[in-house]
Amino acid sequence: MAKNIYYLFLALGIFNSLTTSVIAVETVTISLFATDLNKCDDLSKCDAYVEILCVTSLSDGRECGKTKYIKNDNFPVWPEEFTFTNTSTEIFRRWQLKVLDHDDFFDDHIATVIVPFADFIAGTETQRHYKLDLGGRGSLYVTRVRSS
Ligand SMILES: [Ca+2]
Ligand SMILES: [Ca+2]
Repeated sequence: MAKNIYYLFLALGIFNSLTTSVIAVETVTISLFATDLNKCDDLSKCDAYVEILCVTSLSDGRECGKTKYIKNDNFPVWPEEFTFTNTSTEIFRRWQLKVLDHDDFFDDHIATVIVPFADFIAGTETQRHYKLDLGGRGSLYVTRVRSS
């Protein structure tokens, strides 16, 4: 009898830790801005945009968001907001953010950075912005607009 109760508590404890880790952050909305972009065009500033790839429990990487490009601005603040929702079947693991420079013919790759979902949530508990170094080409900031 006592043993059964012990197992029951054990099962409840495991269930509880599973659900809290999953529903701790169910939905998060982000926006993006960059600073100090450079070396995009010979005669003008960068025309940057960002492509977002999502790696989840169900996908190794699918396109899940894209900003418009902002013309001739090395400090672009993209107006778009992107919302991601964890469900019981699909858990977000990380984002791959590809920063590109729009050109008339072939867009230039500026940098690609990885943002682990858990790191982003932990990192933005105290600061709204999560900063990523673009390897000498500037910095990208991911802003936690809201979450629940
Ligand atoms: Ca260019
Ligand atoms: Ca330009």
